[in-house]
Amino acid sequence: MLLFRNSFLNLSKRCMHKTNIAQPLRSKKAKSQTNKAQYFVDLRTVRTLGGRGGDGCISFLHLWANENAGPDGGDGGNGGHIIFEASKDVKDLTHVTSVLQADLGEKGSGKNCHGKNAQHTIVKVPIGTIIKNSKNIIIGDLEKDGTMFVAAKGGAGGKGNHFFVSDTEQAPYICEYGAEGEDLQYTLEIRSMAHIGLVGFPNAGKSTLLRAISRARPKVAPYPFTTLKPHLGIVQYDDYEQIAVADLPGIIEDSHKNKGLGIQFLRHAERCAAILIILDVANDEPWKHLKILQNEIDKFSNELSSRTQIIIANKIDLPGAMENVELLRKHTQLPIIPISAKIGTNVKQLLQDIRVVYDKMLDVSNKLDELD
Ligand SMILES: Nc1nc2c(ncn2[C@@H]2O[C@H](COP(=O)(O)OP(=O)(O)OP(=O)(O)O)[C@@H](O)[C@H]2O)c(=O)[nH]1
Ligand SMILES: [Mg+2]
Repeated sequence: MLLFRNSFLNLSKRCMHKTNIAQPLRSKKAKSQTNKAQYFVDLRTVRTLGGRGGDGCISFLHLWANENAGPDGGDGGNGGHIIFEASKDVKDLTHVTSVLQADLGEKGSGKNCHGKNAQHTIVKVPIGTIIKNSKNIIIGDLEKDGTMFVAAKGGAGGKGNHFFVSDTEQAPYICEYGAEGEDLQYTLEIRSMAHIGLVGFPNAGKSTLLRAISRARPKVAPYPFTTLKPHLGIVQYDDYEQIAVADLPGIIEDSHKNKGLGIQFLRHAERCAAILIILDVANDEPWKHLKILQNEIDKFSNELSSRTQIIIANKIDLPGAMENVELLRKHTQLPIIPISAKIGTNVKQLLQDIRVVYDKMLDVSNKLDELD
């Protein structure tokens, strides 16, 4: 019995020993508390610095049987440019830092070795980015994939002393410094990051709808002006087509007079294929909201009001909403899709309709490209 007890103690000691060694596999670092909802950066002021050119070199070659083999200082390489390139790979300007410095050219060296030219720094920006100079004048519009804009030119490399050899001066003791690159300030602004824009009064359910159709996670809350900055969501279709939908901050009456958050966000909808006007049909007389919204869109730009518009009658799960939809039909000729973004009613139908509009837009832009 004693023997048994001893062996049991030994075993439990060994077990304790083991438990001391074993480490939990969990990370000890605290979990991030940051808000995961991301909005996209649509406006950025950047300072662009072209690369400085490499200095030229002063050098005189000495050889074994020729003490004065001549000046052989090479030229410096050119500094790199900063170039903005429109690309469909990026959707916003988050990756663009506020100061962009291009690479410097290499210095020249002896034996007529020229310094290497620096590589240009190419910064990708979304298609539809507008470039304004420091006086706020639009000087670039990157509308098509692959279009480039040279923002800051690099400095030229300096000449080495070999360059300055002449009939009268066989051993020049001079060379040039590399030129400084340009130092310019620009404002980048995205005008058309989305194919579809969601426009509506605050609290109409725009963010809820974007959450329902994409992986974007804008904040949803039962008070107005929850969304303060635009959010972008991508709707994925079975044939791998992707449609970008933008949830824009709410618009109220007199937004064009800078009431509420102002109307400036509508610039994102300016080049959208279609605008979805979200109405909360649980409210009485939703056509009043529709009139106000159409008026605001009109005031913003005539071109925008001529875009395809579809009315989304949201919150049909609430009592009295369907009756309001029927009344709404009498007030407008525009197509109306009744949905409930919260529950998901009719959202599939909505996605199909969006696709039809998008395909039409692609057809038109392909035809325009062919004409070009
Ligand atoms: N019952 C019901 N409630 C909804 C529906 N869609 C949105 N809501 C609610 O309406 C409220 C506002 O929704 P949001 O998506 O934040 O509205 P928003 O249009 O983005 O509002 P702002 O960001 O302030 O412009 C939230 O409490 C949602 O839960 C719906 O289909 N049915
Ligand atoms: Mg919102």
